[in-house]
Amino acid sequence: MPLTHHQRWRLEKIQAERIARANKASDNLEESPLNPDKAQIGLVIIRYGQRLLVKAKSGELYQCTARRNIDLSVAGDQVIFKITQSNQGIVTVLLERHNQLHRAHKLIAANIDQLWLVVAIEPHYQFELIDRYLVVAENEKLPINIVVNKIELASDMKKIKFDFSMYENIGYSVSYLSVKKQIHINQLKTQLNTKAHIFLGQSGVGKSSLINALIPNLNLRVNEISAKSKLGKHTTTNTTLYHIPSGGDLIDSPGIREFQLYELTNQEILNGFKEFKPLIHTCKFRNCAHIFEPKCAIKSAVKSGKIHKKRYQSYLTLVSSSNTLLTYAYKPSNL
Ligand SMILES: Nc1nc2c(ncn2[C@@H]2O[C@H](COP(=O)(O)OP(=O)(O)OP(=O)(O)O)[C@@H](O)[C@H]2O)c(=O)[nH]1
Ligand SMILES: [Mg+2]
Ligand SMILES: [Zn+2]
Repeated sequence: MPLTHHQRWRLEKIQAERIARANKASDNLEESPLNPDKAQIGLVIIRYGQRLLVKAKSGELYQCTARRNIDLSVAGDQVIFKITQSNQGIVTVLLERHNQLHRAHKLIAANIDQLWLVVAIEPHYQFELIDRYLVVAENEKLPINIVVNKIELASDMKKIKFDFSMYENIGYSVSYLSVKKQIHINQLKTQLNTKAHIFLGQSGVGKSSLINALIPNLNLRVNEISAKSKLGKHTTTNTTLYHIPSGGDLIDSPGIREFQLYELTNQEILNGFKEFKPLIHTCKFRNCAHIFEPKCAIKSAVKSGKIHKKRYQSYLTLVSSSNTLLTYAYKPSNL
């Protein structure tokens, strides 16, 4: 969520005070031959286990460790660090985040302005997985756009556009592109000119390929998807931030594995279906779960076509996978 002017001012003031304190503290601690008492702000580019790669304002990169009393930092974090020796440093302060993104309760990135869910024709997109990501984004209050890659492989583009119109109708933006055939890449590039972005999505959909197309000479490792299963091979292993020469920052993240899916509570799931929200207060029962209850506004909206059947089906699947008692609850006759 964008910060208000006042919030940003407060954050900057707190950061300035922290830098001043860190500078003072560093007078007697870990004296560096290169930079004896200067703490500086850096941006975490990647985390490898306990080590961090931090980019200074000058653009130089430093391999850092963090003081033990400091919370775990991840790509996108702003930190205060001191240089201890050539290209090495120590992180002394983790600056306040304006947001954070979790996966399976694990923090993966911080200070993100825009999420991009990348899906593809191969491995073929699945509505339930798309809805899961949308639910996570809604709960973290982060804007999310959908990118459909590898469109040159589509035999029926009309059908694909029809499938995704369900998302456009509820306010998500959808872009169709092909890295291979360079279709609509520049259009996407202009949307990444400012702010911090992250690419999310299944392994093999082309997140790293897309970043290679957006940032010349980067040459990130990409991998063929399996010819047999049509699934990706989990090529990217660390969440990493890259600066786009024309502007913003872009984070590549590893494709998810099934067991890494975020475990959601029923309340989070409901909260994640944004088109349900205006209706839920009109159900007969205040604690309506929108499954078995009579006079349910959500079920009526599904019946009348105001809410898409596939979205409601995803809602039921997600709720039932978070609550085994409901596993067999859904039958179209419940509607
Ligand atoms: N046909 C086709 N293949 C593409 C396109 N974009 C990427 N690929 C291929 O898709 C495969 C997977 O791409 P990656 O970029 O490694 O996918 P990823 O999403 O980063 O996967 P992980 O790192 O495992 O999460 C590679 O063989 C790419 O060459 C495209 O537009 N069309
Ligand atoms: Mg990758
Ligand atoms: Zn209801």
